[in-house]
Amino acid sequence: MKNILVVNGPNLNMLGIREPAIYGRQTYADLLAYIREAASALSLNVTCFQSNSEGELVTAIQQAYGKMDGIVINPAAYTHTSVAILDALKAVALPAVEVHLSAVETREAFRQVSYAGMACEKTITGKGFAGYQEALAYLAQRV
Ligand code: CA2
Repeated sequence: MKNILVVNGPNLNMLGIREPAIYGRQTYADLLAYIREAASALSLNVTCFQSNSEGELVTAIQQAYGKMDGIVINPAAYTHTSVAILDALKAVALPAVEVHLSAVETREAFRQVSYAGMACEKTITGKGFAGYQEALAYLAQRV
């Protein structure tokens, strides 16, 4: 079985609590259950990690080196600011897919820049939880 790391960034642990019009009513626990089910259906072994801290996200990506076969990442707000996360993705050089729950390209101008996306083979936006399934399916055939 291939090993995939799913990384979620700041405030995604607050899903379902506020802003349901943008992010839906389902919680972060619901997202984890969805990802685990999708991974199981694709015969992937999945490890999920969420942090509100940029450094912890960088460390989780670094620790994937030599252990994981691919990365699915929603860096949340750090998408638009973090060269450190971009550099970590480049350093481990694993096939990576960027996922956003919302259609970031239709939102504020500052959300239309993605540093992490520059190190990803594919970006999926605006599909809610289904974006994670699509990312896992891509990596299942890629790795
Ligand atoms: O659409 C996405 O998945 C985002 O990565 C979500 C981030 C946002 O900063 C990105 O621009 C796009 C926000 C994460 C969750 O934020 C919440 C805010 C309020 C209530 C619940 C979650």
